[in-house]
Parts: sequence; structure tokens; C-alpha cells
Amino acid sequence: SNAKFFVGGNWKCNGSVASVRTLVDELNSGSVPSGVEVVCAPPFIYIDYVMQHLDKDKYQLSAQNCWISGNGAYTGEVSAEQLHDFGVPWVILGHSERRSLCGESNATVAKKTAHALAAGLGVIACVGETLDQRNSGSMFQVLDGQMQALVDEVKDWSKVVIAYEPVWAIGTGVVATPEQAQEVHAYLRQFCQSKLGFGVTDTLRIIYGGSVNDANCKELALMEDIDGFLVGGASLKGSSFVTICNAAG
Ligand code: G2H
Repeated sequence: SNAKFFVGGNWKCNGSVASVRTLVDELNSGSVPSGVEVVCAPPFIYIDYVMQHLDKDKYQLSAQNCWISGNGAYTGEVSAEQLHDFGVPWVILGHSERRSLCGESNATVAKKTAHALAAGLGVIACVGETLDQRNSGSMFQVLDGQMQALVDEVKDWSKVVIAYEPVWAIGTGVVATPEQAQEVHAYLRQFCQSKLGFGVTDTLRIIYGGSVNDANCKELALMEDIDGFLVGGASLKGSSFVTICNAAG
């Protein structure tokens, strides 16, 4: 594809004031190719600090979630409007941990995505199958359901990045092989092409997530339809994350 390489660091619910400071310093001392778009997603509470200290010539900010609608009586939530107002350009939505631990359905994730886009954010929308689903042969049906929900809600795809994260590869150390990832990425691109047309799909980033690290990123980046990564564990170590940001070079 003609998509610009995209790397996201999903810090999940990790970190402390001290460790975030160290990580920001490490990231700032690393070098990132200018042709690569890099996004860091700290927990909400550290976004202000990271925004003030992270080198914005190299890195953009993302949240890991947001509310499904605008401001109001939604205790404990943060809206897409607030993120946009605060200067956060991206949000990760539909991560498998939110789907499984917080009960977010395909429809919920799709509605959140449409709302966040309308509020002016870019969205990293996550899809992926469990090991059971892969082994029982329902993988493509599951992916179709996740993708179709997005297709039904999203009008403008120019600020959407799709993250393919097989659940069995998330935080397990079991990375998908380049061939396994490529098979699904090509399938997802074909799905989007048939629903949305070539104009959208040619520049749509489809990134891989699930146990990506500094040692396995290069061979994954070589695959035709892998346009970047969503990195969890390895994004907490500045030097590893910077290596991953340079994987496409
Ligand atoms: C998948 C990924 C980041 P990890 O969840 O979204 O995490 O790299 O730790 O598997």
C-alpha cells in the first residue's frame, strides 16, 4: 500500500510519575525517521506531563479510550471533545482488553469511533480474533463482524488506522508469524477495498499488534500489507520502542 508507516506505543495501565519521566527522556533521546508517524498513548493521568515534555517533532499523543458521546453526567469518563480540546490528536478504541474486560461490543466500538472522528480525533481502531476463534475456523467471520460495524458507522476513513491484534498474541510473547499477520492484513485490506473502494484503501494504515518487540519487528515490517505496529510491553522501554519505530528503514 501507499500508506505512511505508523507506530503506536500503548502504555496501557502502566507507569508512575518517576517511570513516565524516565521513558519520556529515553524517547526524546532516540531518533525517529521523518517518514514515520509515531504516537504514544499514556494513561490519561500522565497525558499532561507527556504533552509538556515529549518531543513533538517526533511523537504525537494518543489516549487509550474515550467516552461514546460528548460531555455530561458520565462519571469517570473522558470525552473525545475533551481530548481534542486538550490537544490530544489520537485515541485507541476497541482494544481487546476493553472488549473483553469492559464488555465493549462491536457496535459500541464503532459508535465510539464515529463519535471520536466527528470530534476531530484520529482513531486507532483495534480488531482481532481469539485463539479459540482462530482454531475453530471462525476467524474471518469474527473479523468481518468487527470491521462491518466500523464500515456501518464511519463516514470519513482518512483519520482511521486499523490495528490487527490477534488476542492470542497480546502480551503473551507469542507473536504472529509474518505470514500469519500478512494473511489477515491482506484480508482486511481486501475487505475495506470491497466496501470502501480503492481510494480509501490505498492509504489506509493496517498495523499489527501483539508481542511486537525490537527483535521481531523487522521481519514483520517487510510484509506487504503491514503498515506499522501497535506496541504494548515493548513501548515501555524507550530504546526498544525507538528501534521498532525504525523497523521500516
Ligand atoms: C497488544 C499490544 C499493544 P503487547 O495489546 O496494544 O500489547 O505488545 O504487550 O502484546
